[in-house]
Amino acid sequence: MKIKLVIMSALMLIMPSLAAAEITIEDAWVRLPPPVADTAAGYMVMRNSGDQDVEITGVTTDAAKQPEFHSTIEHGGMMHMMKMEPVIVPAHGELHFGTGGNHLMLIGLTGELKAGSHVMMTIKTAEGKNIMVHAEVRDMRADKDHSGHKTMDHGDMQHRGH
Ligand SMILES: [Cu+2]
Repeated sequence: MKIKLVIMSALMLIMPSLAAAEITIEDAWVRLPPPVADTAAGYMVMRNSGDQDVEITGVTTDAAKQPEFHSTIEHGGMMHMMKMEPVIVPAHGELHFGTGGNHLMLIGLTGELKAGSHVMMTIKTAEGKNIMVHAEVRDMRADKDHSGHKTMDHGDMQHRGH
């Protein structure tokens, strides 16, 4: 009994020294899809201010039936998208979702997205935290990115893994 108490006290002394993992989401936006599309891509930066890696276990939104995090890989000269599993935000680091790379895929849009409106989503962590995200819908059709290349058209890429 006494030993148990000692161990418990020792654990309680150690635990507060680990800073609680804190995930923040920045620059969240969704690219306005063509009118007939039933998918849209979203982008954001996940930042982890904690001492431990954090796994993102899911994302939900009323805007799409099946939201997924995807990575983009080159395979045989073609760009492919794959479901990203697991989604890990490194300790004291960031996980970027940007055009042409990792992205959030909103599969099965439940309604028409409008430029300037916001997609509300909830991102869940393995620790059971829910993070609310408001992603602005942006119309990028006329835009080019700063490198001078035309931004990658999502519709040209092929999905696999689902
Ligand atoms: Cu995708």
